[in-house]
Amino acid sequence: YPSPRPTSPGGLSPYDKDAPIHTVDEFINGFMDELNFGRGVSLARSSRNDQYIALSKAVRQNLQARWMKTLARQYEEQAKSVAYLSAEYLLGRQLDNALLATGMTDVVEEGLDALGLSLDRLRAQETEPGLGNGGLGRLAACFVDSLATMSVPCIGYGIRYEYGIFRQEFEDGWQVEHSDRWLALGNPWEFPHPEHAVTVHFGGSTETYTDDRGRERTRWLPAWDVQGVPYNYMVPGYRNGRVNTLRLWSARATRAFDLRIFNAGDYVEAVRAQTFAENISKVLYPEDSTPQGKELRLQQQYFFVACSLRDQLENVLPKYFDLANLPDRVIFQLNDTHPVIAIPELMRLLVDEKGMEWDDAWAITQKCFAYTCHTLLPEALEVWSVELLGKLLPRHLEIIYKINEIFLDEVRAAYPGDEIKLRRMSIITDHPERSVRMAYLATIAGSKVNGVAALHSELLRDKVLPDFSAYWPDKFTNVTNGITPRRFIRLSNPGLSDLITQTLGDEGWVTDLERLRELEPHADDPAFREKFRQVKAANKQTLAQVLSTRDNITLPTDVMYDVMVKRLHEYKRQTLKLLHIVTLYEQILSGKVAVEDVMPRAFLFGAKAAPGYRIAKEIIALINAVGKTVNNDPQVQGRLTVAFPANYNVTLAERLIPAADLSEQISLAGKEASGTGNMKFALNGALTIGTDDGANVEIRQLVGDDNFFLFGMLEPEVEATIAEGYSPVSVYENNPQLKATIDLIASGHFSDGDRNRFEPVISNLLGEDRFLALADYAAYLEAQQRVEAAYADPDDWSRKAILNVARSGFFSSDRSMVDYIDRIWHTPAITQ
Ligand code: GPW
Repeated sequence: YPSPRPTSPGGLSPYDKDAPIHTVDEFINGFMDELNFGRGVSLARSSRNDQYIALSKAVRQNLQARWMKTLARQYEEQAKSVAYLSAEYLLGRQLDNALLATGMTDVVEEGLDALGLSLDRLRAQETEPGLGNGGLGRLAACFVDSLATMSVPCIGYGIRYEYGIFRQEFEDGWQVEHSDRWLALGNPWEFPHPEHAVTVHFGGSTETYTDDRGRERTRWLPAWDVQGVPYNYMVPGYRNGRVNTLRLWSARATRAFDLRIFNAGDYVEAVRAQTFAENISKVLYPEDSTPQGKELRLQQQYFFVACSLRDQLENVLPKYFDLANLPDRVIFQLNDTHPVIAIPELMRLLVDEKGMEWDDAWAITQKCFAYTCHTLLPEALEVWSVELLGKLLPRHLEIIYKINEIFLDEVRAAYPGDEIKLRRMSIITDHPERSVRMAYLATIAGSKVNGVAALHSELLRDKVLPDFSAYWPDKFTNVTNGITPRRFIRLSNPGLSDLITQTLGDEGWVTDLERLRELEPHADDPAFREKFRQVKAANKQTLAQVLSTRDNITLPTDVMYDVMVKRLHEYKRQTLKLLHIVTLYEQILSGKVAVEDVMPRAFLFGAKAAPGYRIAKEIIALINAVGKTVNNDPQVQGRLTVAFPANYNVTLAERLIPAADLSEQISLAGKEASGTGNMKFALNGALTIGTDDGANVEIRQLVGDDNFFLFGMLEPEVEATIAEGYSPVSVYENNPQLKATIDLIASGHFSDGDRNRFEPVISNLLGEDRFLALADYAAYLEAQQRVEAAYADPDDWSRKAILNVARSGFFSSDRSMVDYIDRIWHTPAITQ
């Protein structure tokens, strides 16, 4: 098979013949039709929402023709396709991306202008689909973007949550969650297909029977069911005429519910029962990397994979397709363990429903799945209690037991007498309660298992799944994560994009990001550095403007922007960043440092905490309290500014990242699987201060040690420190500055004299400090001094920043896709 490379723009004209809108006049006509006949309003009486929806529907017309053509080509070629199974897609706004992909921006801007409307204002009307928590969901969105751009057949499957990730607000600095009603004003980007609804069953029991060939078989007698309605979304390739599909499932009550209503005495009560079915796709669970083991979540997982498998077998494949050839036609990529219940589901479909023999079905299943692990945290590895799984999916539990039994027989034969190994490798564990280890099931069934950065894949092999990697060394591989350059530089950083295009001579870098290497010689050119600085300065102005209107935050624009944006998690160590800020402040208060000698900086945070994660919410409150005090203390003379805009999301990331000078990637070594924010910052010309963790390792190798501020323990040192019996209190007692810093917080200085207010954070740090923030504190401060020294030389800083951009091409998700294709999927690109 030919390994696809991204198709460069110009492969097809952005205004090819399939698109109905080419000119300003055609756009105006299309827009007015959508407004008058789609919305039923005149321009004069239309609301901004009417205008946004009409605009989106006019733009999407240009994609729809290409969408149908892509599907037709795919069908003609009967090509193998990727079915990406992910419980989350953190897509970000759709309108901008559609305009970019179609190349319609100028025509639309001109047309709207002629009508007295502003594209910027209409853009702002869109609520982003927040159907994910953080990195994992955003990665899925980047991957489907890259596959479309590379003309690789892919369908993304997921859940159309009615409420996505919660909207965060602060009340007295404390996080409060509001529901995200992203669908409230209508969604012009989805295509519902209720006529293609599929039924999914739950509960009940199983029974054995003898089939007409005299074979002993098992069947599932489920107790209840729901329907999954597919909602299709277009995934446009970048100016290549391709549009792939994202198919999100929404739950709806079945006829069975209707009948119950009909037969029930209490009609109103029976109608109410319908909402039970609809609850399944109601809300995204807001826990990132800490699954809760709730029944509704297991229902969600089974719901979307059962719909997706059914869709593949019955709608995507031709009639009378020989399922023995399934692995030639589709590879199901499991985005972490959330969709792993698809494995016993495929076995059930093949064995129970299609009458296949177990061994044949297992051979097919093993070739059809591959598993990506995204974590090293033991608490993030999903397990389901046998009791819950057996109640909800009794047949699947039996199948899992049988997979385990056959596998353990193999292990027994390979390691005779090693009962301990047997217990270690069993899918079923008895502690703390009898449960199913989903990562083990995925590893045993999958053709490949991959980690998401070089270090992560190594630790996954050696620390998390050592027995399995010893048994199947070839099953384990790495694919380092990536980010789409379309959204995360071309769209979000137009200033830098224009500078790159001017310098390189064409726009080809947008689909061939390694071409950024051509910028390297310009890093030494003073004129280029000056232009680069102007772009950064303009991005700061834009951000300051956005935060002023969005959050009523006042930001200086002539200072270093030091940015830490990611989910709030102890292992990511927002507290270490906070200790740095409080240290700088304490040094001013105590007179250790004259305020004139403090380097002016703005510290920007963005972070949501899982609503039930107490200590994470306390940390948010503390950041806000420190910000309030520092920002308002006249002794600081405005040199330190802390800004924490609420509700960090993709839309805000697109503004924050291009304005950053310094990227904070300070997780404890060995805890962050990869990180992808780190890549976005480097690509946008921020320097990283970071630990030797996740993809930071590869970023540093590529950009060079001189252009990266490394600090902190390495993973083996972390292990050794913990093994020796780590005592955070003694670190505190032996470092006077750390002591002064923590004591300032404990004194009530940031809490109107209330010494108890932040006691939970303090005692967590001094008593436990699970992620060794105090142990890395001194090294972090030292690295921050190196940052200040480097920033004092603007020309040299610019040089480093430009080299970060020039050497970040590797982190394109297009490259990640090439690696998945070569190492795991073996799917060719569509030609023509
Ligand atoms: F725990 N990640 C995430 F592995 O965003 F499932 N949510 C999650 O629930 C998990 C992982 C899970 C992140 C990783 O923390 C991050 O390091 C990685 O870059 C990202 O997934 C994409 O691979």
